[in-house]
Amino acid sequence: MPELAIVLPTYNERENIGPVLSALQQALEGLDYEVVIVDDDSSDGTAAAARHFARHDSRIRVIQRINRRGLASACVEGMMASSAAYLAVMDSDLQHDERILPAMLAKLKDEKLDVVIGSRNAGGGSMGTLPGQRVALSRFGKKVGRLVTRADVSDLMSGFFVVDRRFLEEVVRSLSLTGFKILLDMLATSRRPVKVGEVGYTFRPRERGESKLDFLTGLEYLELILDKITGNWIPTSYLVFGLIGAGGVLVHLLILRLLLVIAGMPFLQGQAIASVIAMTVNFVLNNRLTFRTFRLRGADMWFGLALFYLACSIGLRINLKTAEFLRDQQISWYMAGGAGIILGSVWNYWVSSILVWRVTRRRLAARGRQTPLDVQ
Ligand SMILES: Nc1nc2c(ncn2[C@@H]2O[C@H](COP(=O)(O)OP(=O)(O)OP(=O)(O)O)[C@@H](O)[C@H]2O)c(=O)[nH]1
Ligand SMILES: [Mg+2]
Repeated sequence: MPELAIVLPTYNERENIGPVLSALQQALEGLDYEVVIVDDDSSDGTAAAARHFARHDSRIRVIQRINRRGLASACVEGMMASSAAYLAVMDSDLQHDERILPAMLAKLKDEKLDVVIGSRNAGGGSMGTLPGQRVALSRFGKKVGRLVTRADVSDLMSGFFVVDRRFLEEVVRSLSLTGFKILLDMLATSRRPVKVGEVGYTFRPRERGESKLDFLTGLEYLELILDKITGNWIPTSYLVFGLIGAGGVLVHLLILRLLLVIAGMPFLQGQAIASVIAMTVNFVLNNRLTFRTFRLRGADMWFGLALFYLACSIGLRINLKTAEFLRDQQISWYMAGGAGIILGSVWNYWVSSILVWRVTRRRLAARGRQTPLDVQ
């Protein structure tokens, strides 16, 4: 059995797969290793290209996940698919310097560590030619990441590391698996201080293929942090839903003011129009963000929107009735008002996640169309 497994997550990296495999072969000369490529059914044929190499080299294996997306879950499934004692995760776009892998492995074994991180900020390491904004973003992410882990690490945002399988098994069941930051997820999940080492390297520019970093990656990062802070107790999608709802209240008030003051509309009419606009904005944002894995399109979107209006109207009644009842019990106005909002929003979230986005998904599936599945 190989001592080390290198997990390479891929999504549309066809042009990189050959170069990264030969770079690994060179760097790992003399080591007993295997490579597990985890591809999320890339449209550019990455998995087929990877299998081409696997046919000629029994140390290479390919896992092709269908209807799945997500870097963190891909990495974990790749690691769990191997029996090696030490597991490395490395990007497949050649930005991570594979030549430091032997030093990372040696350090992990010699110093009996849990994790060794390939670090852009430790001795000899650098961000390379990464643009200024990306460096700033990485620093900001690190500050936020500090909220959830005390591990003394210079490159918390790194996606390049070697881990002892025993440590992985300790934390694997409690991982959030949201987004890109599997290392941070592992460090923040551990209940004991993690023994961490670092080896410096220079981050290379991406030469082929496209970056998958986008606005959603940032949102997923915040979801990961929220999930760790709340200890998995409150669903993060509820928190995102709540934030969007709070934004909806602002939109509502703004439009109401415009309609009343500028257009001189009667109050009830203005209130009704502002409510419909705010609900629609909420629906669109929830469709794109909170429930993005179940995103509705075309006719299903209109059907979902109608259901959403209905759910929110009932949610509003629940909110008002609760607040009125508590107020009658002589409970202070802010407790009564707050409880009304919480109950109303829990209702809205519950109906939205079960009926508006999921049932419609089942209807789609029944029609045999391809639908995205949740990553976890
Ligand atoms: N299996 C799988 N791999 C992914 C997914 N998203 C990204 N990857 C892979 O994860 C690695 C990191 O993604 P990148 O887009 O390079 O992210 P990055 O290195 O932080 O950003 P750049 O500096 O812009 O390249 C690459 O090897 C991607 O192919 C995914 O959803 N599933
Ligand atoms: Mg990259």
